[in-house]
Amino acid sequence: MSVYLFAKELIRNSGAFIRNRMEESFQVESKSNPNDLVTTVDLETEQYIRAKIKEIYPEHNIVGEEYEADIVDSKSGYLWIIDPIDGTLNFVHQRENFAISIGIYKDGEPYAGLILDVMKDKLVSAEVGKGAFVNDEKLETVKTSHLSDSLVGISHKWLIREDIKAPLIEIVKECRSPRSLGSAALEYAQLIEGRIEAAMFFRLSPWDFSGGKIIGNEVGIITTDFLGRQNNWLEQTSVLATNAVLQKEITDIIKKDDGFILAHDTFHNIHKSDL
Ligand code: 2AM
Ligand code: CA
Ligand code: CA
Ligand code: CA
Repeated sequence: MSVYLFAKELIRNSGAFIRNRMEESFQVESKSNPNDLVTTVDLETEQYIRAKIKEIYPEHNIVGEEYEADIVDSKSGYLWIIDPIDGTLNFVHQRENFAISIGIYKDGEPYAGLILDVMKDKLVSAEVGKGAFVNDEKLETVKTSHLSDSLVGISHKWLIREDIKAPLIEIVKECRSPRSLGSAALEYAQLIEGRIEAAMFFRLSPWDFSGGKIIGNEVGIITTDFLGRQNNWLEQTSVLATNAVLQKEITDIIKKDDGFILAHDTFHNIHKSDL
């Protein structure tokens, strides 16, 4: 069995694990701030996924949100980047609209991505070079679009930050309508299926977007930071994911705002000499 087929089976089984586990009580705690929640189900699911991978592939490296990462030699062998529950706030409040997200790299190159909408048991996945699928149905390349006819995923929380809001408000004004799902991975899944045209996140961690980036690439979704630069895929970064035409329109709006660029690069600790 290929690593990709193993990953597809594993993510479906992990979804079933969460659906069963949710029927019993679980604890909710906060991490960095009162709105940054983690539950015992996040922790148990990541442990479940890690154990299943290590059982079959003890030499594979794993980076996940909730536990310390393996010491990663990102250039050789397999590297799994895992978010056991993406959209923990939705998991706690809504009991739906959350996902398991997995990105797999092989010898430093993208190999496969998988995003499971847990309550719908709906899987968006791709093995690099073989196209993207929703369950067993192959997806078409996404259409290009302009801002004026596009739905754009963007969180309200970033729109109220004084130092970065100006170009983001312009994008919200100019687009057909903004959307915010509360799960970066599910927003990627919608993008890949052609249900929204762009998704923007001022700060994501690798496990939030590595799966989506790999799958999106199969259908013409380009992932960069807000300024159109390549993301550092092992660190926190801003993420803009969209088609080629809309990417230029959005980055043109952002790049004309020097104040935004300064605030963005200071926040992400990017120096001109790093580029
Ligand atoms: P999570 O649910 O796995 O934490 C909307 O809240 C999206 O942003 C989700 O994908 C969520 O992932 C992610 N997110 C939440 N808090 C975050 C933080 N402090 N930094 C980066 N991403 C965060
Ligand atoms: Ca979290
Ligand atoms: Ca996440
Ligand atoms: Ca998470």
